[in-house]
Amino acid sequence: MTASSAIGRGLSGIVAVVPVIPVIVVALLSGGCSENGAKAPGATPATAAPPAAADPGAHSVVGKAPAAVNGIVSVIVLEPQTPREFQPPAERPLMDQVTQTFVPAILFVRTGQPTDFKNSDDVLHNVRVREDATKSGTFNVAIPTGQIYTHTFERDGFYDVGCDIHPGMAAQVIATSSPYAILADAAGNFSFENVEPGAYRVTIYSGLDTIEKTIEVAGAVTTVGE
Ligand SMILES: [Cu+2]
Repeated sequence: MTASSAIGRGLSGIVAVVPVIPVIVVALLSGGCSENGAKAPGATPATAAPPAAADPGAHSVVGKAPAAVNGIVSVIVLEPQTPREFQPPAERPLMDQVTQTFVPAILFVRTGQPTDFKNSDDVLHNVRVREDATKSGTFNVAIPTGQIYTHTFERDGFYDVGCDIHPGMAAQVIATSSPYAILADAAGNFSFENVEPGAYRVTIYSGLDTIEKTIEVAGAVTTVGE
């Protein structure tokens, strides 16, 4: 079934303190060429209020994951216990290369849907992608200035992204079959909006630890216990 269990522990090396944005593509701070990636200032609190009264039938899922360690935030994925088809993402996810930096540093994509890799620099880059769980190469292509390479990730998981020409460039792709995949904030807070009702497995990836829980989404707000 879905390959949550195949998602590896791929966050090492990515320094990210980021706002939680409940959409598929989370555009974040850039994946810097330096070790000391800048932290995003003013991360939006993830404890967002439930949807406004205009949408009384909406369901949100909130909770608290482990806090960031060394700037590495938790990743949370909700997967329906009963297999379900989801609409493809409204926009094709894009990982750009700008000033020798992958942007965003962490990109969520939907398994089975195309993802674009672009070179907006005036120098040649290559994009080398490796599946974290298996350490197997996914692809390695040179992308000339202004060009786009499109890849469809066929398996859920964490993927490490690098450029051999510029070894300081590093980023990560997180592919999920479920549309419910987000980053926690630095304190570990997270919030999903507009979750369809039903039973879900919650997987929290925190550094090398994986925490699994099950929840039943029914009311306006479902809280994932610590
Ligand atoms: Cu490069």
